Amino acid sequence: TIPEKQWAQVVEEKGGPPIYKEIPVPKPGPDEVLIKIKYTGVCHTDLHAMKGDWPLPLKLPLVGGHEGAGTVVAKGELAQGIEIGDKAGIKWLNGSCLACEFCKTSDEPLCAEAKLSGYTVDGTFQQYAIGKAAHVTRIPEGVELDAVAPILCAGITVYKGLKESGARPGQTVAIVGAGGGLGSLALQYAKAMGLRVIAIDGGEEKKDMCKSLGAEAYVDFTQSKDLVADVKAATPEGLGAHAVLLLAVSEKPFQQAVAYARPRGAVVAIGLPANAFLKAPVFDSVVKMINIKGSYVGNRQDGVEALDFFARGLIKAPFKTVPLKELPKVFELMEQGKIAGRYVLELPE
Ligand code: 8ID
Ligand code: ZN
Ligand code: ZN
Repeated sequence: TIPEKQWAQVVEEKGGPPIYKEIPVPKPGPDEVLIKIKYTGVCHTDLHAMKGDWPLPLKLPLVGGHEGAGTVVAKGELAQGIEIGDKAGIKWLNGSCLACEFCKTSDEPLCAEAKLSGYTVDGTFQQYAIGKAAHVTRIPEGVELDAVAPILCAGITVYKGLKESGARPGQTVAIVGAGGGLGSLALQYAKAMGLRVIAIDGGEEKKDMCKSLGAEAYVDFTQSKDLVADVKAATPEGLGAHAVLLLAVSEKPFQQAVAYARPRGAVVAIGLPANAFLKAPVFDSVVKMINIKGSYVGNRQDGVEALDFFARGLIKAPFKTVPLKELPKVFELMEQGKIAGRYVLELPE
């Protein structure tokens, strides 16, 4: 039976903090499902949301979270292809119109009517969360719900970003912010896709993690005297990286990446630091024929594929599990850049 009340982390005003309290359990609309969340990842996006970092209006009060994995416990009469008892995940794209040009051409993250979990609609930092049936990600039986949770945003996003980069097997990708949540998964997807990886982040803990996840080289941005030279030196023949995945939550690398990208290389912006600009020298960008682009989560099929890599055992990134109650502590560590990998919250039974 579904209770009337549940535990949640609620951001009541811009800047937070999240308040751990009881709120009503929502009821699914006709095209929605209600998922009993067992585990949810904490993405840096949740922290940006609480801080009001972005020029995109936010729901308040807000239940954040968009990497939630659990079991379908109720569904509306129009919810198709998913049954009560199925395992499923709620990702950043909670729903979209399914009728606009972008939705029709499998670019639904670009839909003007997109509903965003833990941002414009309540997300997964609660025991029972709602998703549009067409958009929730099916999770095969037997997949561990704690480890799979971060795939629902971080995994899908970096998998899509790597595809968007155009990098081919055997080529080298520089992952900026490789020690973070997206970065640790990017390392694993890159490896599974046959790419060679140079990891860029700060500190020894992240260095050890990146090396154990398969990075061929690690450049410490807090220690390097000449980051551009160090990254280039780590690439085959010193020519630079075929692709750069920008996952950091600071502006500087967004202005540096062109300098260590290989001629014909791609620079893919994914991280979303507040008030930041992508700035590149016109001369170098032109004469090196650099492809600079953004990449934003992924469509439903990207979700299926990213999950499939995981289900086949190709993706193993470290995570730490703590109770939902400890979200404020996780945010604190995240703000300080002290998290190697991901934190996953366990919802109360
Ligand atoms: O669809 C999208 N584009 C999308 C999807 C999901 C998340 C974008 N994001 C965004 C988030 O909103 C956030 O801005 O990606 C960014 C990274 O999210 P995350 O991986 O969840 O954050 P994290 O775990 O805090 O990792 C960030 C890492 O960047 C490193 C930090 O040390 C940390 O490990 N970093 C920083 I801050 N400055 C760096 C620098 N100059 C750096 N690494 C290298 N060089
Ligand atoms: Zn996210
Ligand atoms: Zn649409």
